[in-house]
Amino acid sequence: MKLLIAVVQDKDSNRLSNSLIAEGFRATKLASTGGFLRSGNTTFLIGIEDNQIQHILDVIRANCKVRDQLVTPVSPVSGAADSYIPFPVEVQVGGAAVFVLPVERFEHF
Ligand code: 2BA
Repeated sequence: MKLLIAVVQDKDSNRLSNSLIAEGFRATKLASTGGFLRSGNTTFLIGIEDNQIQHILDVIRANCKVRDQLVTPVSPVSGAADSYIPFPVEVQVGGAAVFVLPVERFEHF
């Protein structure tokens, strides 16, 4: 058995939830915050059998889009903040960041 941890954009999370249910997967959604953009995203915990990994990666890939997002870097903590001109930079966010972890034991009561 494996545990998938998938970080996806909020915009994709409902669609992904619906597809996971339709395909018979069980998942838990956690509200999370990206460490870099500091904006909301959604983390899915999904317990699956080893032979389902490719199937679920296909479902995630089909439902999660890559998007470009403009970010304005925060001003420097020290130094000449008055001469600091923040230029927005574009970063490419998601599809999804997926971690696949081995599960030693799973109990479900
Ligand atoms: P954030 O940390 O808010 O990152 C959003 C996007 O900003 C990233 O998209 C990436 O394109 C860019 N980015 C992140 N850190 C950067 C840095 N130090 N310098 C330049 N650009 C940077 P994704 O890579 O698609 O990540 C989307 C979200 O997935 C992340 O949100 C984070 O919540 C999660 N994530 C991605 N990689 C992770 C990892 N190795 N460990 C834990 N969470 C991760």
